[in-house]
Amino acid sequence: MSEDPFHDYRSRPHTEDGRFHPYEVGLANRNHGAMLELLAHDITPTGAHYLLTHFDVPVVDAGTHRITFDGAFERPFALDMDELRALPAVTMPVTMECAGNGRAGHAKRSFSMPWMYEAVGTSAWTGTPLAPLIARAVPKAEVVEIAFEGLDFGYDKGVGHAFGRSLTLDQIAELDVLVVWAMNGADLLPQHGAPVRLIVPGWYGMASVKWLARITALTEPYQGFQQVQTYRFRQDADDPGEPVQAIRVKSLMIPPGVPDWVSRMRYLDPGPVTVRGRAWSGLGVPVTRVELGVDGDWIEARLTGRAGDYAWTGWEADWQATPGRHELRCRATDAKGNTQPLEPPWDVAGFANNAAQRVTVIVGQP
Ligand SMILES: Nc1nc2c(c(=O)[nH]1)N[C@H]1C(S)=C(S)[C@@H](COP(=O)(O)O)O[C@H]1N2
Ligand SMILES: [Mo]
Repeated sequence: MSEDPFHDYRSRPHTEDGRFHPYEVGLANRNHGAMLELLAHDITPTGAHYLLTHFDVPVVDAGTHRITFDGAFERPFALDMDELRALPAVTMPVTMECAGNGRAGHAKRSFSMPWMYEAVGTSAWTGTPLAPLIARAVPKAEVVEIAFEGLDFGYDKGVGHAFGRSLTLDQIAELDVLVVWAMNGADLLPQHGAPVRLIVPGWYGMASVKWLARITALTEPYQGFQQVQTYRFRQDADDPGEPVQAIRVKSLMIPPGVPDWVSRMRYLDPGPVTVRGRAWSGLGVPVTRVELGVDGDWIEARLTGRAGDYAWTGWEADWQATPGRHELRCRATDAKGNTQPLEPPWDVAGFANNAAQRVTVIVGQP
């Protein structure tokens, strides 16, 4: 027995590119991704939306659940679910992507949830705007940030904490943050944060705190684990890093053809093929261009529109498939002129990898 029973859990296991630790397989089984073929839908079917839950899903009684507004507010208050649902409601289609999406495509990969491409989805979220609730609680003059904490508690690197994140008052004013109780017209499912969660449109998913229970006004920056110890772009372990926030421009295609069960290698017949997919960027910035790459040549795609300012855009591109093995890629450009890189941008934890997707297909029969 080691003297410190937590010793093994204070750091991350060793990782090797292309190989997965049993702990990662465990995480991958709990935190499933979307099926890329369902990118056909504007709104991701609820059961196919990706999941990322750090600890256990808390079992919450919606009948007694309350959100408390506490800390440095002049008028702290609490809201139960009936009071929340009676507030002015909006429904907003929002594309949410996990900051770790694409991590497994990095070399050298870091240990964590081994996403390839699939940690993204679009839902129509129903809730009430956050800003008026903060205004109603009246932050004291010295308030710098508002913290949002969920009911799920656990450990990471030996640090016990409830999952929590913060936003500055300026961010709350600029972003269209919602306090949400419904997803695609139905009550939130337990795994998506029932009975109530935050949705921060245009930011990576970690900001959208599930099982929201506590909204606290702070006079010093929030020091929660999920705010300061992780979700930072670090160049090395000692780098304090920059916070991960807005989603980077990205696109995905529905892999054309049909798959092999084990390898997922794709097969299709020669001839004309329309390749379809979705593209999105952060903060509501529209996508202006998508290109389909075929063995290094780029074909211009048509954009087919989006369901809302924070929702992904459909695209389609025509390709004449010729016999043989081909590498397909897709890359998007947004209205700010950002284009997806062909190789992953580097950081220690493999966050926000928006490198152009690669799909290998074989035109012809095996
Ligand atoms: N309370 C709580 N909120 C959370 C998380 C969590 O583990 N606990 N995971 C975050 C992360 S990293 C992501 S990507 C999104 C995923 O939301 P989903 O599981 O509904 O897709 O929730 C965020 N909110
Ligand atoms: Mo995430």
